[in-house]
Amino acid sequence: MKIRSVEVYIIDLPTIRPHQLAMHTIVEQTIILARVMDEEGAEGWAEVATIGGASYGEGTPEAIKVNIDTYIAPLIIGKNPVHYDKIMHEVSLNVRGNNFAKAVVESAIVDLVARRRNIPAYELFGGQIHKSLPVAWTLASGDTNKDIEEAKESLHQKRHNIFKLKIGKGNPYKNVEHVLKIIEAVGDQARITVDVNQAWDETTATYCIEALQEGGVSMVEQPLPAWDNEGMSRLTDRFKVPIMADESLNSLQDSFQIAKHRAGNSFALKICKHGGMTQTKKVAAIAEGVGFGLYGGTMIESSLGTAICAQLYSTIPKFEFGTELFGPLLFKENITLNEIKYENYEIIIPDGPGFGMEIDMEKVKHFSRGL
Ligand code: MUC
Ligand code: MG
Repeated sequence: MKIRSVEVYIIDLPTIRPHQLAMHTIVEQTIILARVMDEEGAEGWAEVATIGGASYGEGTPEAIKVNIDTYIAPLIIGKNPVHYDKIMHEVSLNVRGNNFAKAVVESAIVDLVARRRNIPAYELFGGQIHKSLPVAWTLASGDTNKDIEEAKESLHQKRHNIFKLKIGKGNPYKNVEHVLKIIEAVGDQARITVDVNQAWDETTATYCIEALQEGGVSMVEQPLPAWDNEGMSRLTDRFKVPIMADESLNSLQDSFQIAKHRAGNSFALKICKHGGMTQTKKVAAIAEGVGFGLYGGTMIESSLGTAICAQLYSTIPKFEFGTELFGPLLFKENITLNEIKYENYEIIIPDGPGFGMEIDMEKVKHFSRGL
């Protein structure tokens, strides 16, 4: 059994409403799909998502595709997919960075191997600890009243009782008021966290986190720019509310440095950021070793990417902050024939074979660029 081909598709999927972050408002989310085929014609599929072109991070969809086609595919064609750790180690020796590209390729190989064995992919990562995991929803409509309505409806449906508020865009002090209004409206029934997406400087963060902590916010994600680990350390020392590293935490080496300098005291895991499933388990191990809380993060993947994250997270013992695997609920349409299930405030971990999702080729063609 050898890998015969790797294909990459760039897809733009419309969202049910604008989703406002500090650097970009998503109305169409760009996802990257990879299909790996072996010589017998068996397939593995995987997905990563990107936010706002080059505005969120360095890994743009176009660069991911070109770098896989040009540099990664030639390194993996002809290799036995069963040895995916060895394959990815060789890739890492020849391709620097490019974590999103590495992640989507590794996951597609894992899907192929698991499908050929007719097992869920989580069995290749130590087996399942959780059958379901708590799932947060991000309130990011850009309007306080709409966010409150959305939160109330979500609680009514028993869909989510953890809400993350995106507060990096606009006036920080007004945004703190917005958070306090939401806590006043639903704070007795839900846990409220905030994500600043790097938008504050340390002075602003010190003032705002004081007020957010006082107001009952239960976690503050990436208040400072990704480069400012010293500032993150000072905030972590100063406040009781957990400070989470997201954009500052990419490689395994980042995770060690953040842990060592306490530049945050909790980690947002994302398979794409860390460069794959194997690397993500290593980052989780650093958190476990140092006693940091974990969050099962998302880049807002659709159903396939969400299944990949859900399956891997189901093999990790503890998520103090739950997960935010809500991606499929934000899209108008889907690229798989089956859907991710949500029940009683939790995401149900999909079973296999592979990641348990069946690609809808018609939808892939419909939403793909240039197909
Ligand atoms: C991020 O920064 O965490 C995750 C949820 C959401 O609404 O945005 C993403 C990215
Ligand atoms: Mg974040």
